[in-house]
Amino acid sequence: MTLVMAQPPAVEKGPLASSILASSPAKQSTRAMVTNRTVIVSNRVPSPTEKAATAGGLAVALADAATEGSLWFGWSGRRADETSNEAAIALSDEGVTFATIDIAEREYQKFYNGFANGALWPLLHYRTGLLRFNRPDYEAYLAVNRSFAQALVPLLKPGDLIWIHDYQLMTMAAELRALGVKNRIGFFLHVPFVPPSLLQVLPPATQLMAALSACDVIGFQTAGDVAAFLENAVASLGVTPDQNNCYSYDGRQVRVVLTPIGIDAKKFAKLAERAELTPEAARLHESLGDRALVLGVDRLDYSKGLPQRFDAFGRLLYAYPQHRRAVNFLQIAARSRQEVGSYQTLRRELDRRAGDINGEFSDFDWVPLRYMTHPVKRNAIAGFYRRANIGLVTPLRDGMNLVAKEYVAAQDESNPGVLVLSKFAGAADELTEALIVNPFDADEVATAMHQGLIMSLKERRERHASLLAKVRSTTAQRFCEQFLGYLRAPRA
Ligand code: ADQ
Repeated sequence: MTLVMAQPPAVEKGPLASSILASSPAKQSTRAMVTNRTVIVSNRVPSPTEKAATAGGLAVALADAATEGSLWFGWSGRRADETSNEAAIALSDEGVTFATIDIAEREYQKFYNGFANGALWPLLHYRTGLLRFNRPDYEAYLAVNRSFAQALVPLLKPGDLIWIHDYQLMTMAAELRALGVKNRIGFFLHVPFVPPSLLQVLPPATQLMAALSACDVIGFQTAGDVAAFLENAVASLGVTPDQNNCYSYDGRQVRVVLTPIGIDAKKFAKLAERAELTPEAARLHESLGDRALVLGVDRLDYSKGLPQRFDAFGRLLYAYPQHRRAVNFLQIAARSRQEVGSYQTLRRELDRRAGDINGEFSDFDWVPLRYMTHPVKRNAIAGFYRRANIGLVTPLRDGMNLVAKEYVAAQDESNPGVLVLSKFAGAADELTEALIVNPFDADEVATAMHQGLIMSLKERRERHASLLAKVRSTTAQRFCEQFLGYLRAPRA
């Protein structure tokens, strides 16, 4: 890795087009192949040296996509007394330039813990009861988005395709336009979108819709999210979308697209196979003996439905006593956003419920529920998925949920486990051969776990083969190709 100053980015001397560009299905002119560089913008930019250890769906998916020639721009993870907004430091690694800025301490709390994770995140996960809104937080959110735009502008070149990610940066495209940026700009939302009756709970809902409409392309994980966004565009901006989900706003054509995210399934399958040889996998195997494993892997977040999941496991042991002593539930829940009050409450709640279940069902030589909150290495997790008889993925709401796809990819095809999947995960739209459950119904989830634990090898193989075909065809690379294909398409 080399340290370079980000002005101008060094990547221009590299190959003419990244593999993202080269593999795009969209018709490209030779000129476009030569001049279009992909500029990924996300709140957090993973450190190139720590890519493998990153927990979080966005970073994982885009790490597969940030190939040679692209620029990845975002927050350094550092809080500064002041931000300069002028020159970001860039680290160049394998042809990708990582350029970052610091966020001013006085803005960070309000932007990140305040508006982004205290208002937008709960609202977009249908949890209006957890929404905390105040004007200073929103002002800080706007200010940080403005800082990002100001710092990015000097790094841009004509023809760059700017691809902004996720709910922390919803107003950045409008700030770039205000600074005179004419490049094509796309925005992809990794989390769900909500219908107008919910979005309007947020006081600046209409301003956010207008700011997003500064983009040329806006992408979502599911058809339901696309429909919800268009409903909002009609209701709050008064636009009329055509049959291609395009609408005109402020002299611009905006296209709303469905581009579900995926994983590199083949690479993940290899990782899982190799992971069987890791010391972590050996320790897990030894500790389980012949017992079946039910596995949950999530960030510790209230959208993931963890208290309900613990209850469902308790119901399994209560209603199907044949599984007592024969099964273990391992929940890996990496701590996240610990400065936000609702996350601290969740952690205490899980501690209590885990204690209740273990107190009720443990024996002197068997503890049914194992629950850990420190992060686990990605390759170890891959091995755990492969050993698990049940992959328990039961969010109350989720944009996609990549854990569901990773679980499917990691299985031994000759003896696969069973995926139990919430109907409210975006992944449920695609992975219909999973056992689909309502995560609010503990008895239904318990019954699905039971069904999975006793399922015949033939049925497990059939379900898994269908799921694997889907996971292999909707990869992270395809997601990038699809989205960038739309972004590169000529203006209507
Ligand atoms: P997340 O909410 O972070 O992502 P998810 O899609 O499940 O959720 O991705 C999590 C990723 O982090 C997976 O690759 C997983 O292996 C890893 N991970 C999770 N828990 C971990 C742990 N305890 N230790 C180590 N690694 C862990 C957001 C949206 C999702 C959307 C993604 C991608 O909330 O809905 O699918 O972005 O768009």
